[in-house]
Amino acid sequence: LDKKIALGRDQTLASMCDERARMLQDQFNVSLNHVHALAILVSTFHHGKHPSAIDQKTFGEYTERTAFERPLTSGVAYASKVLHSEREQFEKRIGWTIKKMETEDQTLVQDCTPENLDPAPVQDEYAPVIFSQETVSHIVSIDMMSGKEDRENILRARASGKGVLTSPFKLLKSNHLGVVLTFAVYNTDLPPDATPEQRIEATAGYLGASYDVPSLVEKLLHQLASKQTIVVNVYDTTNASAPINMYGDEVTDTGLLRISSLDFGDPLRKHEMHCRFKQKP
Ligand code: WA2
Repeated sequence: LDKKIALGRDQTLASMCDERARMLQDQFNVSLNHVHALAILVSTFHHGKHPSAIDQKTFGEYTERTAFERPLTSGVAYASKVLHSEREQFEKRIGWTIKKMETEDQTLVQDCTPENLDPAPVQDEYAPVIFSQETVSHIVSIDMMSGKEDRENILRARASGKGVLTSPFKLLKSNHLGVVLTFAVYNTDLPPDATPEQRIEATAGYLGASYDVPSLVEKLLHQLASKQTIVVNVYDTTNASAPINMYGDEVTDTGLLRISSLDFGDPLRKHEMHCRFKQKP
């Protein structure tokens, strides 16, 4: 009988964990598809029309009204590809200077509103945010290539044509670890077999979504009302020997553990959900 009960416990944990992992993965995939569609919207109505049919007001309203389509995201924004040779003309036309992203220690001495930020130092190219959802308006005018994680994402997104994810890092104006999803926006209709060089050449900008993982996973699990029963952790296990805890308290418990796989659609990143019972049998 004890064996039967133990087996039942095992299966209960496994199915609860798998269900939660599947829900998180599905909701992530739903928002990934909508972020992809937003990239096509910008390509069609901003780069494909002269004059452009999108400005900050249009983008802000449209992304706010369609926020329900992107569960788990805290905001979306569009950054334009600007070469150094185009910088002066770009800044004159838009009426502000391209800003450098603050590093952690700088944010302690000054409030990181765009007005307080330093101009971006000279680079070959920049990726200033020109449109944003209201929820991430603090990143407007910031050069996303001046942040390590954002820069890596931009380079990988435009060379691949796929949606790409950063490692977990502390997002601006957030106290939690988050991730950014990026799609490149191209100014020509590229064939599916376009080379990375052709893709980089045709790049017009970058559509990105930020995910504040702890608060969003919390919201998702809350809907399932299972918090009395199991403890959940989400890890980035890209580097198998140094997993990064993205959600949940650090665990020391060595009791029954279920690991459910998570696929967020970027083959370069690996994620897992770990579940444990709260109460010992
Ligand atoms: N969005 C929101 N908060 C952030 C952030 C970000 N990146 N980076 C650091 N904190 C416009 O990939 C292009 C969004 C970057 C897109």
